[in-house]
Amino acid sequence: MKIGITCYPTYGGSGVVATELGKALAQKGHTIHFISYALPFRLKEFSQNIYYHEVDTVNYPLFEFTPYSITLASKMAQVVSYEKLDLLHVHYAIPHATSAILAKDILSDQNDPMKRVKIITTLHGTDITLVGTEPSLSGAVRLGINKSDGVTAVSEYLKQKTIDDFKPTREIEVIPNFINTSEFKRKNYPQFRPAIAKPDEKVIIHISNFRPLKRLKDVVNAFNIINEKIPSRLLLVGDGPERTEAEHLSRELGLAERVKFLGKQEAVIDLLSIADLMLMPSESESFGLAALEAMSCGVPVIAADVGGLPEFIKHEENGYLVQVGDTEKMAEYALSLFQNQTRFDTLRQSARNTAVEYETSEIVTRYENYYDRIISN
Ligand code: GMT
Repeated sequence: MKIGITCYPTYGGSGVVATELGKALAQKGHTIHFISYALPFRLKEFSQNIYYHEVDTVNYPLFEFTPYSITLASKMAQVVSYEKLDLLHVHYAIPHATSAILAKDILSDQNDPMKRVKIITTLHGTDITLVGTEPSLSGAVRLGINKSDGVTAVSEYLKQKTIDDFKPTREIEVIPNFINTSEFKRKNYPQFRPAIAKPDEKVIIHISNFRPLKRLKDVVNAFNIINEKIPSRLLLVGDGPERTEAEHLSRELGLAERVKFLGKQEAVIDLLSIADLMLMPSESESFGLAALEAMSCGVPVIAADVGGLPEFIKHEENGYLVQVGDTEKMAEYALSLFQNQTRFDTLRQSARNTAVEYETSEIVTRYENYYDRIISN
């Protein structure tokens, strides 16, 4: 198949899923054309089946804002026409689904034989749960869903939320996030961990883009309770609007030495390999790819019981779930785990076993089967 993929190229789960999907499809012999405003950050190595098309930026004195949705649509139409794409798979509805529909209209208007190209939209999260429902965007999001030839959501939760909030006319297929468990596995780092923590200290990690919905201060507050009983270290990986307040809170609590703000990092597997536990207190999470990555590296997760998280984090089986904001319970579970090595080891293994159920090869085959279905319709 010849597939166009559009995603946000910067840090973020939807871009990671889109890029890893493209790479896996290319390895299976499909030809992949990424269409975006920058090279997706996980696309580092050359692959003979992968092409990248950068969307043009148009500068004109009248434009205060570059009309990206339109330049993206034009680029999509050109790539579909020249490269004879079978389908355009867009990740994150805003504005990618709208642009794909416009691209198809452009091809129809030009009576291009490629006007038959199929559009698949994958809904990832806040395109439905947060920004997507704003009145200034919701109509366009619904149109994007209804006019796509196929729509997937990354969890049962997100599918139901889309049905409840948008009442779409189009069926939604659930295809979850996935993980390459051969890559995301615990590495042995005897020389690295001592630089972060003493032998008897625990290492707790949080990875996100530090947006308000990630509830970064909950991480610091829960850590504070844990650290009072068992001296520990907290690694905060990522960056975003909540960083300054969380830095302030850590200093106020006297934790400046124990909380390390590492900023955006690419060596996620290395960092997960020295971690004992991940905290994910998000108030909304359609799937929670960072949790799956942690579990694949044998790091159990204590998460908020929201969104798609309970679909793969099973309370007391492979991790823990708490009510949003319940930092005391988070700390209580962490401490009980750290005080019982046998239980800790069992949980680590269960977390890893769950990740294996979301192996890339399995889920990519589900995408391929879905593509076949949509193309032959
Ligand atoms: O929806 C977002 O906030 C952005 C998106 C991203 O690009 O980072 O994240 C979502 O997509 C991921 C991949 O499917 C999911 O694992 C994340 O749970 C989801 N984020 C939220 O729902 C907050």
